[in-house]
Amino acid sequence: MPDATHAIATPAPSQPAVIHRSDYRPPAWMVPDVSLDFDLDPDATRVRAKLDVRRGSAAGEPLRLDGAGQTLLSVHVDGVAVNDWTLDNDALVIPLSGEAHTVETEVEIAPEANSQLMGLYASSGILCTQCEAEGFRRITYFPDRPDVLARYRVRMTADKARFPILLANGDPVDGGDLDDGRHWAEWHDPYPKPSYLFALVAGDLAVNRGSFTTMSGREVVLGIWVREGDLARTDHALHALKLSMAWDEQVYGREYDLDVFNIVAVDDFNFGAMENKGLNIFNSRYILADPDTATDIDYDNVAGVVAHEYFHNWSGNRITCRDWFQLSLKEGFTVYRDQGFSADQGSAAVKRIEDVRSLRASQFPEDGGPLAHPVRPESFIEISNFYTATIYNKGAELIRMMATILGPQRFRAATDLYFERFDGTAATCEDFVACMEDAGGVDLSQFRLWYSQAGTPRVAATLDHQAGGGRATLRLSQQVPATPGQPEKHAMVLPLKIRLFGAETGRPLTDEQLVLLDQPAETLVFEAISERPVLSINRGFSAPVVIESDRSPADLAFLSGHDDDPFARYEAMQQLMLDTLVAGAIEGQADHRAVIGAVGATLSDPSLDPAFVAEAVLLPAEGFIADQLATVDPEAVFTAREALRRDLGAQLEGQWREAYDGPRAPYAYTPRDKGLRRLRNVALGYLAATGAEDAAKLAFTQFAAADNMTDRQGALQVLSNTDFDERVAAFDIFFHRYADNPLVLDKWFQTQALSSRADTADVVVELAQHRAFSLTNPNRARALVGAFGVNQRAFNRADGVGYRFLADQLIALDRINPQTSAKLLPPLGRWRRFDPARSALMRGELERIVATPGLSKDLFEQASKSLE
Ligand code: 0A1
Ligand code: ZN
Repeated sequence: MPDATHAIATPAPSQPAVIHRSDYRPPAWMVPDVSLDFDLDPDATRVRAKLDVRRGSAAGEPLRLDGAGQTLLSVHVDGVAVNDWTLDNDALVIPLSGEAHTVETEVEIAPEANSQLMGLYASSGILCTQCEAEGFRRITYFPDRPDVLARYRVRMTADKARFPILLANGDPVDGGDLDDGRHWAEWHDPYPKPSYLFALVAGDLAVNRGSFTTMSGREVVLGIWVREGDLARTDHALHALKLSMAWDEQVYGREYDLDVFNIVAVDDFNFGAMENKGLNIFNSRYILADPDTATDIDYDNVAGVVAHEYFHNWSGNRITCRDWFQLSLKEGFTVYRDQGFSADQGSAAVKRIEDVRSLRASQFPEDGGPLAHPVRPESFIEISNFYTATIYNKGAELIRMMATILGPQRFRAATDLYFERFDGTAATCEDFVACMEDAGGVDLSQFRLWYSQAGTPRVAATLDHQAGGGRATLRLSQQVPATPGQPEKHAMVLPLKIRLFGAETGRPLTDEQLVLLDQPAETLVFEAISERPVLSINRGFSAPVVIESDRSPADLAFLSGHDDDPFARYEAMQQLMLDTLVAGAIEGQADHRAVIGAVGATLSDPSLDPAFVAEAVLLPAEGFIADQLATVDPEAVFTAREALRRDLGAQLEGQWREAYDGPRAPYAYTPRDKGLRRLRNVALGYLAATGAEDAAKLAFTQFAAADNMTDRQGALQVLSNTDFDERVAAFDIFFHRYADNPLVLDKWFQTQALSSRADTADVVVELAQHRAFSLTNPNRARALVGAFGVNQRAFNRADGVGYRFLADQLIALDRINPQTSAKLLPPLGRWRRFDPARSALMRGELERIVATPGLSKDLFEQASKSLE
């Protein structure tokens, strides 16, 4: 414990400090080895740390160990108690004279009282850790930065009855019972790692065991650890883990490197999951799945997240980040890898569509709003705020573009080079790009702008054709919008896949071509184009940009039925729908005929995969339509979308019924069955939109008779937007059926928060008082408050009740869990996009948040930047 004789230099900053990328300095001290000894107790855990420290870069500097929130009990240097340390902004500063020393500290922490879920905390009786990005400093004093790599030995002692299972990183080496009902276990991790990858778990856990034989013939023992009652829902995750291990060997040549690989699921977790070396810790929603409680999307997400965390073993753990500005080095690449894995498990085209849909729903708004930042940011106040769609999903698009430019063979050679050159080190985004250049034989100088310039580029494309001469001219120009701190932008390298089709014959007129647009404007000429060409551009979404083309509704409808690239086909339909909806929102009405014709044609094309059809016929989300408008009128967007939905439903009723009554079989999680279920649910939604007399009955029958959660929740969702009496009954039945299952109750909250009904804001305010609602569980907070924030119509109700509700919840949540609170703020930051009345209301709430005494750095950064 610090006593009064120690200098405590902790200035009270009026504004939290800003950390700049340009301030990076190599560590003054390295820590090759560390031993940790935990005496675990939920109320008071003792942590003894023994650090072997070696002087690093700068001579003469004291040892600076980060810390936060713990009680310091003692400090020893080379075995001798010392007193000449100081505390500076929670860091423990120890003057050291030599080149190498042993530093020992003892601290006490209180896991049960830890509601922010960083460091060591308790989740339903399980003790677990979360250290990324800066949680390790809440466990013990340490240079808590990713470029300090240490070998860890961990000893844990705990009450054996309450905590029969003790897990940590690496391999178990020893353990035993003590006299007093306690027991101990020791784990060693031979691979040097940064502190953010440290993990331990203590609890009463059951295991689903598996094994995997690696490509060099080593056997790895796998374990998925959960509460006994959840064991039956872990097979899918275990299966996904084995598939991931095999996939990384086949596609990237990466083999697993320890003898055990453990995953633990906990109910309280700030993010999705965490890639701690050899001991992944997961939010239970990304592990637990069975047909009765998990939808097909949940199943896909479980597999995707299991793969993501597993892939981090190479892209993140074996090669980590030099500093947190390089976060996308591991996250962008790993998302790209998990997207590839998921694409290989089913329909690659549908996976690409889903990924682009989610990029547009989450990353495009970020790039166009007050929190826009480059994939490699220049500064931050709180690093937790930078686990964003830009770092993750746009980061993955950057890797995808490099893969496109290099082609598959050279890309694989480049990743091989990267893994070889940087194994065991803390690297930078620049290091990765240099490998792409070296092995790919390309110059990516200008491409690097993707890492430093924020904002979504816009590409204007016009195609002219001289009927007589057969020459087609494609004019392309690019523009990158200004973003906070970046008023001027340079032209970027945009890899655009392009092909021309004949408007009359429907035949391709050219091969697919990869155009690297790297000038502000360029003109491409195609000769011998004998009929009027229609432009297919950005095929496969080869660049994460917005395309503005002058293609007519008829041309878009044509492409939606004829393009040979499934993504481009989907995209043409989306653009056609979007143009129609934007016209409807602005003018109060629109011509729906082209959309109805195109959707009808897609529904009746027997050659198409039902999963693709389900995606293609879905209307763009309200938020995405709003993003196209100069000033958002949420009611106008809603009304235009409903009008089109109703019209589509009514005009194509026969086809929706046919799709709804299509082939059915008992539940199986196969790509084909998933697609059929999805299409049925989409069809049911359109039938309900028409107000068809039997729609309520159809939906309720599906809800009641379902043998799986996809059908049950799909029907509930359809009912949730209606006035049918069956809606109330279904929610009631659902609640009681799943009262004991927190993950399914999250769906109950979320489905209501996403309802398009006019009374949703009032319902949500009331639900926050429900006995099953709590802000302390991040999943529950996200299910209600997070979902409500993206419900454009309800959240933006003109009287501001939605804005006030969100601000109230964020302020309350900030005291419990600042990270989760800050994550939910962005909907308020859209104030510039709305009319003056709504803008003023939103700003008022942001100002109220910023003025709240004792606000966290996390929420302060998000709210204050949103006001700028
Ligand atoms: N690295 C993890 C994400 C993650 C980040 C921070 C966390 O702290 C609460 C937790 C998880 C991943 O990419 O999966
Ligand atoms: Zn990750």
